[in-house]
Amino acid sequence: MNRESAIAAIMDVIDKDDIVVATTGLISREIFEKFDSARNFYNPGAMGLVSSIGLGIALGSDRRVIVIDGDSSLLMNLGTLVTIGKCQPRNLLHIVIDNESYGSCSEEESMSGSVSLSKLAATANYASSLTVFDESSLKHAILESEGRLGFIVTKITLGGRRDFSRPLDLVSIKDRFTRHLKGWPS
Ligand SMILES: Cc1ncc(C[n+]2csc(CCOP(=O)(O)OP(=O)(O)O)c2C)c(N)n1
Ligand SMILES: [Mg+2]
Repeated sequence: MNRESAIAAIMDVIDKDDIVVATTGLISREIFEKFDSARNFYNPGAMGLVSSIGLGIALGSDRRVIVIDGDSSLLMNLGTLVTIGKCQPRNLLHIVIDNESYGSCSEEESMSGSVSLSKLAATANYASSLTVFDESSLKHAILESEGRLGFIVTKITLGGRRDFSRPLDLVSIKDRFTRHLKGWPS
């Protein structure tokens, strides 16, 4: 599995009413270029905070919130697991696209290979937590975790396309997202 096929699998299996909150770097940029939608919120600058943002959205909404995180980003804000586990939002799914690297930079090695992120999430009281290595297991895990706080580590190979456009008009994107979430006309 690579970043492209993992993101495609996620976007294929989630419900059209789900909210997508995507982490800093190439993950957001790939989703922006291929799957841009009013239901998406991108977090291009504040590395590590996507799950905290997703938690706030999940607590204020009945919609299912799909957080798409990176391994290095999660490791930068590891306390988020404890906060999310304590709040226990049943409508939050936290997916980590794990290439064991700062892939959006110069592919420096991260430390996710030396720890089980899914065990950390289970210890922090996520209701379901597992690691997947292929697209069909990823899709199955997304469907299986519906209705409870879920965590899926998605192991991918390093590399892939880098020449994506960037979400630059962030105020408009935020306004579009807010209107969508509130059910207001766009
Ligand atoms: C606070 C902060 N530090 C550093 C950066 C620069 N930066 C952007 S993406 C990235 C690496 C993210 O790695 P990971 O979360 O593993 O995702 P990947 O790029 O591997 O998909 C870094 C260091 C940033 N945007 N914000
Ligand atoms: Mg990474």
